[in-house]
Amino acid sequence: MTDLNTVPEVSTSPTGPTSPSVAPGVPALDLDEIQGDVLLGLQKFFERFLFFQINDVKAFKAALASEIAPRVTTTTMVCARELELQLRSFNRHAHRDRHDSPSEAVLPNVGLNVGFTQSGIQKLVPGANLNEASFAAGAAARAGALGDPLNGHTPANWIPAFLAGTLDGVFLITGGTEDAVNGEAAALLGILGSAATVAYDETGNVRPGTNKGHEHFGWQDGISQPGVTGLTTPSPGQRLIDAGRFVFGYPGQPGGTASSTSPTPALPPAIPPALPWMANGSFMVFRRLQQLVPEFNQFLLDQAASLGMDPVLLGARLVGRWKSGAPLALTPAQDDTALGQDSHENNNFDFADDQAQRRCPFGAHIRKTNPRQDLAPQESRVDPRRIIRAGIPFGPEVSADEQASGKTLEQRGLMFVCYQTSIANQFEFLQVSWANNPGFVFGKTHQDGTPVAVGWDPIIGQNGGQNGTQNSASGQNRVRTMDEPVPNYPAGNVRSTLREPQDFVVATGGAYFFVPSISALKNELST
Ligand code: N7H
Repeated sequence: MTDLNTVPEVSTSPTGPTSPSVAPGVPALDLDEIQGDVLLGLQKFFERFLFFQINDVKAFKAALASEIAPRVTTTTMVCARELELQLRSFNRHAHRDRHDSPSEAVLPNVGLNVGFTQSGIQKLVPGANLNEASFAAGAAARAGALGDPLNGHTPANWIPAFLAGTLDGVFLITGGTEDAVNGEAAALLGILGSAATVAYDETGNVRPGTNKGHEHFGWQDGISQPGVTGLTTPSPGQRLIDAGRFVFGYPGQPGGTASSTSPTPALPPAIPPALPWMANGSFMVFRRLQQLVPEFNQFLLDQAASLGMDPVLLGARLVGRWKSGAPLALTPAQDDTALGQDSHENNNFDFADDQAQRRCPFGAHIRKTNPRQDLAPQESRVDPRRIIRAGIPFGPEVSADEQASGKTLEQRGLMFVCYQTSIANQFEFLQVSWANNPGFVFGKTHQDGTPVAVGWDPIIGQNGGQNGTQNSASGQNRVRTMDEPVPNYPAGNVRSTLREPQDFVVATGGAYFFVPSISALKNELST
């Protein structure tokens, strides 16, 4: 992410910071209208997710139009803050006067965005049809299709608030300190009074110290994001995706056609806004993903021992990157921390030269969720599936007790957030048809011509409980496999299979939102 998980780490080029440029012939994005988290990510060390229920529609609308919409952080404001951060960093470096305390780096700015679920939209605009079946059904109804363990028809591990049907919307409140975030939350709740009540409330935080920017398993996050046409000056290897795949009202990448060698369905063109006021809005997926960190670490040790390999290399093979962020595609045998931090090089690969998975397994998390040239033509078969990720970790660091016992005692994980114009064709497709699909990446063969059984995405893939013995809390079997955890270097004749006995990422809640434009907040949603 421009470090969407953290404050953007700013490059200090000799020419100083640059602002987004708009290519000729591309419709200019209305950055004053698009909420700030969607394309660039609100700057954040803390992010409070304040889920609310609307009790008094009239009073809520009045507050939304007059006091809340004007507080919402726009993309223009995010750009300005980013530029300010860059200037400060540039000056700091120029003056050799470094102050790296988080609050100073992130500035006292607070960010605010707001989104509404299907029930919230129905309260504000009765009968509105946003033409997105997954959004209309809601995340709880879609959990089974995503592979979450179920009790009957209900997601088994979800926090009750996400199942109660009371979530009408969410405020995303971000900032450099928890106090700043809580101050904004208190102000908002004061403005709303009895018009809304809090249905669920949790704060995510960037991990402390040297773990800043790393998710709880320990990997640097926020490295690969799609560039947005008209906004991003792409780094090498960063694809430019048309804005219409993330924000309504703009052109989108052309759809592709199904090919005879691949069951990938033909992609629809970018979806136009079903209602005029959807322009400059986006769909946001929220998933509260618990991570079982001590258990995952123990699993890496055990599996590495039984496969006869280094556990650090095994972890890297599961993700497709070393913990530093360095991609296996560029450095398959050892970590390279300088490469991991180099935003001009750490996405400069496309898997085209790695068709025997010597560098990176086909099943690795970043290859499953963005197969790049594995699925040519990338423009029509991969680009339209891209999402913009904007999550943040939650929960405390692993304690000494947890480390010693190898058991999770306190919840931690990722508040996963992503933006797109089609939940079904983008987030859900990535999760279901790629991560959860053991046949994907399709059509790969071993040197002897036999097909590769790629297996599940070992980080987020879910097997839907179909696989044999009982392993999860719900009694479902969650065993997953992945081909070639052991590198088949250099001869290409090593065969190995990873066996994961359980899920180490467990969905504990979720919700689908529409994140409207500023004018829609001020007009159609509040009149
Ligand atoms: Fe993933 N992880 O720590 O292993 N992810 N992810 N993710 N993810 C990425 O490139 C992780 C999740 C994507 O373009 C990195 O920014 C964890 C979901 C996509 O090369 C790491 C969780 C979905 C990419 C992780 C989690 C995705 C990506 C590399 C859950 C969508 C970009 C850092 C707890 C369904 C791929 C980076 C590309 C990257 C991890 C969830 C998708 C380290 C722990 C639910 C598209």
